[in-house]
Amino acid sequence: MTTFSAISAQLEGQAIEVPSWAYGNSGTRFKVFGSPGTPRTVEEKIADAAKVNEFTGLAPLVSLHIPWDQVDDFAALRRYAEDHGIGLGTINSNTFQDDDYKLGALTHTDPRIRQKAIDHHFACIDVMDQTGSRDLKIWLAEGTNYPGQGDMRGRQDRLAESLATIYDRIGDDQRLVLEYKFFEPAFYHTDVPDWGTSYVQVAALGDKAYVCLDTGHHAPGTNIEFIVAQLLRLGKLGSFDFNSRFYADDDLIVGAADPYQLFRILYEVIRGGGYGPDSGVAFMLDQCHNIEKKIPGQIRSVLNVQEMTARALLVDAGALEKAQAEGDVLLANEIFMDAFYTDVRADLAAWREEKGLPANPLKAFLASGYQEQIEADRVGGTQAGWN
Ligand code: PSV
Ligand code: MN
Repeated sequence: MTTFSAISAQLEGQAIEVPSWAYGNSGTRFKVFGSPGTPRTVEEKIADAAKVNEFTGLAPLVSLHIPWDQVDDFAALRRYAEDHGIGLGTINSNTFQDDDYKLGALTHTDPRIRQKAIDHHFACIDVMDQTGSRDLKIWLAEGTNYPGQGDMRGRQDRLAESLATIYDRIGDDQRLVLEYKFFEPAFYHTDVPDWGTSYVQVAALGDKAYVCLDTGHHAPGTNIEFIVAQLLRLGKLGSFDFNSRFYADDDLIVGAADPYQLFRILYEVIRGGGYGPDSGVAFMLDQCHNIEKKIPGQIRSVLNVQEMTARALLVDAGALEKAQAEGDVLLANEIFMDAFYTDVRADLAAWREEKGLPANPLKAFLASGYQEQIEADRVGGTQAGWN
């Protein structure tokens, strides 16, 4: 099997983008819990995100959500982030919290509402121009609840037209990524339910449009790594929203529910050229920390991605290819599993220390006093949440 020292150089520069909303309050449709120290401002979210990068060296960008992270001066916000050692990443649009969008936004039958949703995306692109963000990420809460409620085909046509109008505004160094989700909030049909629909829509737009794969947005049992392989073949995998799930879109800590699935996904990412500085595939988290502390939850998450990346890099590709070619089913599976079962935690700890990072970032964060400090300082004001 490949050794850790043979692959450690490839861990250099791994970047996992963290979502601003992970630092705010979140919950289920039953209850959103507040917690001491939760940010009241966008700046406080950024300061917390910067801690994840400081202790892990893995999270140089924070992704923003408009309008949750709306500020008057995005250029100043960018400077604030840079002063904290990080940058501003993907801009997420939001067409799911306005009464006008009850029956659709980019797919709506009313041209006034479609234009309102398009204008929101134009505003997001204006933000990107100031923040230096590369990606505009679009997730749509659009669909119908009852058969006959909408014209599914007409909605696809309107979606294509709306996306093309938005795409026309995307700058030369920018990209549009379209996220899919198999159901929810609509229950009968969803306008962008799967990778195929997202692919069809972005392929029609052009070279600066890609698919975003949120790992929580698939039916149970879906072979997500196959989708990864296919999108990389097609050159259309733009980004990941990592999280994990037991039932539906649980948004739990990536690698917590099924580490083996994360390993299999990362193996295909590496296999297909989706890993590394030149790949163009953005690794993002899309998570919520409803009951656990948020900064430690984010630290655990980026470390889980790093750990499974290291294990996936350990797969002996040459030996695997040979076993596959020879039809040696059991040997091929054994080579794959050997890498998955390799405990890389001690090697990673030593590697971090070489880089001047704490061997155990979570422990170091907990000992730093930052959590106690924000809990004492952040009194009054309104804690950030999904609004
Ligand atoms: C809703 O499902 C969602 O979690 C999508 O995955 C988006 O990426 C995210 O919200 C932010 O809008
Ligand atoms: Mn997502």
